[in-house]
Amino acid sequence: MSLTDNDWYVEQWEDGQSSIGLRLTEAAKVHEEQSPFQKIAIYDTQSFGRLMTIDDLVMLTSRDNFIYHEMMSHPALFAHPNPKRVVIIGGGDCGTLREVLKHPGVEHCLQVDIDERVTRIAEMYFPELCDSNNDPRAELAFIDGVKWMEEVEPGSVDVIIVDSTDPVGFAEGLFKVKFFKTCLRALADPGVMVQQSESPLFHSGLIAGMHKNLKAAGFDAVNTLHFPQCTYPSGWWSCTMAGKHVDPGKPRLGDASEKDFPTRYYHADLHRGALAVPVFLREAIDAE
Ligand code: AG3
Repeated sequence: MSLTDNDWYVEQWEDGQSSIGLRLTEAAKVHEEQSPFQKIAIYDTQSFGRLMTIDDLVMLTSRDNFIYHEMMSHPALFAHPNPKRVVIIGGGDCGTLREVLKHPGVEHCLQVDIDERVTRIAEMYFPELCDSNNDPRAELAFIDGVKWMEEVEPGSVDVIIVDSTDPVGFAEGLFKVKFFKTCLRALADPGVMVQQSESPLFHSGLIAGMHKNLKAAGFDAVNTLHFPQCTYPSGWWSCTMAGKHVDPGKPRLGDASEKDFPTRYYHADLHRGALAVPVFLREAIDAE
């Protein structure tokens, strides 16, 4: 079988001149629709369970999404001394929301995704990611996250999590100084923001640019954490965290090691390890 046969889902990575292929079941594509914002599709794969794509890019699979969702939430929440009010920008599949609500101290988590269809489709095909949607602390809004951030009351959020697609199209603005400034203003004191920041191997320039832009926006300390994500470009992914009067490089690892909720990837020692940046990436960041 070659990857060009149509029983494989293939995403080609232009920036790395490489690709990922997932073998599909006979049912193959189980859903496809064009929402007002993007094309959303669901496939059944042989060994990765369900696959969701947006505009033909892999967003998540049943098998490996836990790594991404745990790393997008727990390190940021343990970097903040006492997070109560959390906002997720994007994250319409609700996987990040579920992880955030595992923290008993969180009083309110608002998910702001522009596209309601992503959430409705996740409810149908990834119900396990949506099992906290009815938690009384959860609130879902289907509006533009950039605009929301511009208008929110200053100092009203403890942790911001930006769970976006790649920085193309309407997600592009999420990587700019202008957006980071609105995040800084929205954050209380202290406050933490974290954003998915693509592949350390393919996109070190983007990560270095984010460090520069976050500092230019006024954040005090910036850290990139890395983790495997075998279905995303290069199989290696990252998130970048920034602190307002708090150092995300010094998380509450004691509390993390005593956490009273289950995770499948994240734990305190791994959090410490994920903060150690490879030499080439450190150099790229320092050169900016
Ligand atoms: N958000 C990051 C998706 C980036 C994937 N890029 C790609 N396949 N080229 C995922 C959303 C999960 N909540």
